[in-house]
Amino acid sequence: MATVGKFITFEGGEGAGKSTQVRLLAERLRARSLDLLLTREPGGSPFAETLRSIILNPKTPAHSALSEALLFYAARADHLDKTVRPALLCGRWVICDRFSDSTRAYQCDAGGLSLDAFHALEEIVVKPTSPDVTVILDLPVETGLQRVESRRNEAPQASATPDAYERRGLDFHQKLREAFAAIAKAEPQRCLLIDASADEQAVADAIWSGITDRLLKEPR
Ligand code: T5A
Repeated sequence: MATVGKFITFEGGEGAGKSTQVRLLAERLRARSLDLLLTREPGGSPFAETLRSIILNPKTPAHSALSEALLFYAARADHLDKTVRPALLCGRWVICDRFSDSTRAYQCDAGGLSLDAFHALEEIVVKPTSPDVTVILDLPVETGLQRVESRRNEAPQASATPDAYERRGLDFHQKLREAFAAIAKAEPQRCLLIDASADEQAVADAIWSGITDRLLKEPR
């Protein structure tokens, strides 16, 4: 599929600041009069949002990494068809809070799903809609989990209980951090690895510098 718009994804561990930075990047891109669509995974279409509520519900019965991955890709297939691809084809820029690298990190590297299964699902569901740029936010896992806890205490009604992933142990979250760093190292042409431990504006500036370099500079 020849895409006209640009596809930017945000990745990282729990509490890395993805939603915050999606919003700040969107403000700067809108100031350049770009037509944007902000979306998220799991979710981003009515069917995918229904699956999201099952996937993240801590009461959903235990299931294998493969079953979990199939749910994410069922949601992703619908999200791509109904939301992402139509927007890109209209020339809109799409910014997505989490995408396939989350499956690679959470279900494969930290969750035990085989890479063969991951690549097969990518081939069937995602190709050729790969992100133009993926921003990977990196910070110590303890800092991220503390941020999630503080957010919960500030707005208890929004997310009163930790979701299925926030509940997992520090080892799991450390594996995630290493997995995202490895993805960034393996694909430097697509990924921007950003130190997310600085304050919000400093992180936003670093992201903006990377995005302007890669997507907004006039060709020489
Ligand atoms: N998942 C998802 C998989 O396992 N496989 C997959 O394929 C996919 C797509 C989704 C879950 O699904 C899993 C991963 C996830 O566990 P979710 O509810 O959508 O869960 O939430 P997450 O994506 O995990 O997002 P987080 O809740 O971790 O938060 P964010 O978006 O990273 O962080 P944000 O911006 O909300 O910030 C957190 C708090 O920190 C503050 C913010 O104000 C907020 O209070 N903050 C900062 N504080 C200090 N300094 C900064 N620089 C800060 N930036 C933000």
